[in-house]
Amino acid sequence: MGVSRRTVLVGSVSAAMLGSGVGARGQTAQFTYKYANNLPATHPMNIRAQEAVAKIKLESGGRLDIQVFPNNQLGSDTDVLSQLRSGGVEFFTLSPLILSTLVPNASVSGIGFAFPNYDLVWKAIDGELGAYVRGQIAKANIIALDKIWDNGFRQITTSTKPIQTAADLKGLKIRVPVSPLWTSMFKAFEAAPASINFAEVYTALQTKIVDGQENPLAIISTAKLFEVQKYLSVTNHMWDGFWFLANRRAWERLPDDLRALATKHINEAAMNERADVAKLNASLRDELTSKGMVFNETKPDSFRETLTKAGFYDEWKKKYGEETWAILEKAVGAKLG
Ligand code: X2X
Repeated sequence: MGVSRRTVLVGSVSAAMLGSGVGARGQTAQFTYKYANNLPATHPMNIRAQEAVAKIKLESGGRLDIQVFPNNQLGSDTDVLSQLRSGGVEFFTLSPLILSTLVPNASVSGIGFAFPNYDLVWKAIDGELGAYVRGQIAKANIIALDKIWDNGFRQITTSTKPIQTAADLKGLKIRVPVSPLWTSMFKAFEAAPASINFAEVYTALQTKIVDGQENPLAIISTAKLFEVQKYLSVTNHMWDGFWFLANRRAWERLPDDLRALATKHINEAAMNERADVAKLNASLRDELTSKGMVFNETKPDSFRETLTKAGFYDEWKKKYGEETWAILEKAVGAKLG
């Protein structure tokens, strides 16, 4: 009885102290770090990140306190990438394609129509391809944790018309994230891509600066893009994720035990988030339809052929180099282009 009573007391005392920002032994956190991201607080990425930081705080006795700033609260992706580099924020999750503005070959996982399914994605990105990209990221003095978080397979939405084949993309004013690979791909479709950070996407669609955008269903739902978009064309045109990035100096400043604790819980949260997103992306069709969106299926062939004819695959093979391209082709088990 003595033991369980003591456990209960210790548990409640530390919980109260943690709530006030005071550690279990009465000291304030030794490390108060910021984690910034671009997604709504309701997206699984933020829900799982909140769980992870709570566990890290508790199990470190309050020594490591990571505060989550969702929804571009600390700035757009472009701004926050600069803050990550300078150490103004310590952690950031970012698409490999946007990261390519700093680490050019990081975008290789986002080549159009490369991955046919999640099985191959996880094998590649948890395997040789991911290890290669993390090595490239490390050269830019940024740490990428082992497990990438899922964004999902991306789908095209518009306010004007369904996209049935590649020809329907001609002239479409479509928002793309800030990344050369995205712009190049939609130029190859002869669309009119506009680079816009996610922070501005809802407004850009609402005010008709652009007529379309592309994102996985979990984002279309949690960011309420269904309010400003009508058609959802299931193109699965690329898989996208979020590397969990750390400023190198901030990461190395942590004592080994805290670094191990953060690594464990952040990677675990990534795995849980992947399962959440897979479930959502499979189940949201009904919900989005009930909110007024009109879905249509597409076949990848016309899209892939258009990209091949436009020289998209040749161009990117040249940009990345033979070695990187070979890692991608090996991962997807096919020649691309
Ligand atoms: O900007 C986007 O569209 C988003 C949220 O999917 C990314 O972070 C790439």
